[in-house]
Amino acid sequence: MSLPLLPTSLVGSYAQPEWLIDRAKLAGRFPPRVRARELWRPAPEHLAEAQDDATRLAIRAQEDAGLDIVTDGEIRRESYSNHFATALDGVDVDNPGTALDRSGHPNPVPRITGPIRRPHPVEVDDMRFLRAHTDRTIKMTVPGPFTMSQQAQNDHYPDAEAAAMDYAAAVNAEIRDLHAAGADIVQIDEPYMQARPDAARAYGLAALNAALDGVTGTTAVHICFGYAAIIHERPEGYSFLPELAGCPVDQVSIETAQSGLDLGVLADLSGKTIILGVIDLSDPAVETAEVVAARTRRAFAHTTPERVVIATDCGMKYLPRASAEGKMRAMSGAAALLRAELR
Ligand code: MET
Repeated sequence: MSLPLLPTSLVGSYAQPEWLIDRAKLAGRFPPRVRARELWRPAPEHLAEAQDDATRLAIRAQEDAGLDIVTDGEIRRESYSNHFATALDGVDVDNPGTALDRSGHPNPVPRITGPIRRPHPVEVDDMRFLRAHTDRTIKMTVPGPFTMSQQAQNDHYPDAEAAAMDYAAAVNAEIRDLHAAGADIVQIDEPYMQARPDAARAYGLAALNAALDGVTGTTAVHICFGYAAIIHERPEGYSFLPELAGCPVDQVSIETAQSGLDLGVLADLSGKTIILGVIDLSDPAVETAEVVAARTRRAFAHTTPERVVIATDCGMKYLPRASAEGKMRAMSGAAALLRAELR
């Protein structure tokens, strides 16, 4: 990976086109944990082709905006987690269970009826498609074992911890396969560690460590307060974060823009590269490069610029496309300003 100072990156998802997915339907509900085929506009026989085409556009939009690290925009996914979670063995998604979402809302979820196993690689083809369509550094995202264990109904294991450990084995195999097939960075999305900090401390961290076990490629973990379009409130700070200092992950992705987070927390993560969320996704208005640069500069009191990636607070999935495009350009603009300043 040869990256400039202050590389720019999405947290993963990019705005899906209206012709691909019914965006009003998507935004009007909680992220699906089981399947939500009714969200897709193309007929089933055209869907894969349309998803590929939309992925090409998402890659190109990131390149055009000047992002240094490119994702597939998670364009083929109904939600960040259900694409992987519903591909596993041991879960019944046709006769779902129920679990509370982070807001306390009951949601249909995979019902665990047997041992969780990964029958085959889930995202490797998506990664190969991404690799074939950009020369830039690429990042793939996978849902974390703890988060998946919270988005399931356990009718099989003695406790949620046992389920989380088998989810971890599935994620570990997927990460190894993604790196082996050419992914530069693999990011584990663990938003529920923030939502359920006590359980995260009790067994979530052990599951995350197991998912990272023996992995030699670059890894990241993303922790947030939830998509701004769905979860509107932002607490004062993270309830779970310093715990990641001892975890063998290279990069930690946090949101700081919408929350105005006190960046003193970065002192606890001094060994990590910080994927610094400096794009507010609650407001479709596009920030200026100066505003994004100022938000980024706040981090330099607590870590060095060499350890910062300029990023969005969370995924851009729910943003209007034009707004997403503008915000990416603001990120590149901020990077250019800061690189000139730090030279
Ligand atoms: N990678 C995911 C995204 O970018 C992270 C979601 S966390 C709620 O949308």
